[in-house]
Amino acid sequence: MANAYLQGVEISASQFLDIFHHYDKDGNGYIEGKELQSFIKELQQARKQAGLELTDQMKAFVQEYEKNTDAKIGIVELVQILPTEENFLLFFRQQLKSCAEFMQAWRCYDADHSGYIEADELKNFLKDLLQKAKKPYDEKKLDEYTHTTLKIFDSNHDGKLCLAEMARLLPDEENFLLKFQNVKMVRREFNKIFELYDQDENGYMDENELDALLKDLCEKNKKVLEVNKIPTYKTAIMALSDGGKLYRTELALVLCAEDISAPAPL
Ligand SMILES: [Ca+2]
Ligand SMILES: [Ca+2]
Ligand SMILES: [Ca+2]
Ligand SMILES: [Ca+2]
Repeated sequence: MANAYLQGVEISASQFLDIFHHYDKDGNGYIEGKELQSFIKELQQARKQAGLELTDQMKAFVQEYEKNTDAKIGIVELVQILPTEENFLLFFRQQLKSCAEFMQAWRCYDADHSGYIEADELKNFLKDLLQKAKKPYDEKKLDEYTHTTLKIFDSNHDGKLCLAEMARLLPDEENFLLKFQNVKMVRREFNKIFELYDQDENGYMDENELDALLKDLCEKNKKVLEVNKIPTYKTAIMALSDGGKLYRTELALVLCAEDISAPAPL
């Protein structure tokens, strides 16, 4: 069914999602390797059957990836080539160009500071994006977009988005959060680190304290993190802070592998 949608002149948001899931067979959030090759083949077939030429974006895409077996493409890349009825996912990309902008938006839309974007918060986010892009919408469309966006990014199916899930919106080169996924620590270790680097013990990190922590982290994880990116990491992480005060729960979004708002195990 999903491959039949490829014949469409315009694809709706939920059809788009079906297509993505259909080709992302292993469900890792990317279409890569064999998945990508079968997508390309079926896209060409579908357009032919429908008597449609490949669009310029599709042609460029096919050319770039046809022989590229290492490539992996994410949702946002796919949105850019398929004629999606309303390219609502692109609004994210237009508004959130850097990791720092992304973190600022996160801070703003996680209104209850739960550390997650829940459905109602996501809806507000989308509403603002549509308004900024001057796109007409109604309540029904807004619900469809919210539902679809949630389904796309909620990898662990808990009905809400955590920072790492939502970070898939960012272009890979901007997305240092993916790298920090590899250095996340358990809660006990995270708490120790926080106390160690909060040198004046005032309960939050300032920029200098964070800087010292990042330097040591980069030193310890040279294979994953880049020392010369420390200023970028710092700006983006400080965008989560409350006017320069980075509290434990905010830093935990980036560095702690456990949910620190949940009650501690006995
Ligand atoms: Ca995949
Ligand atoms: Ca929230
Ligand atoms: Ca989730
Ligand atoms: Ca401090």
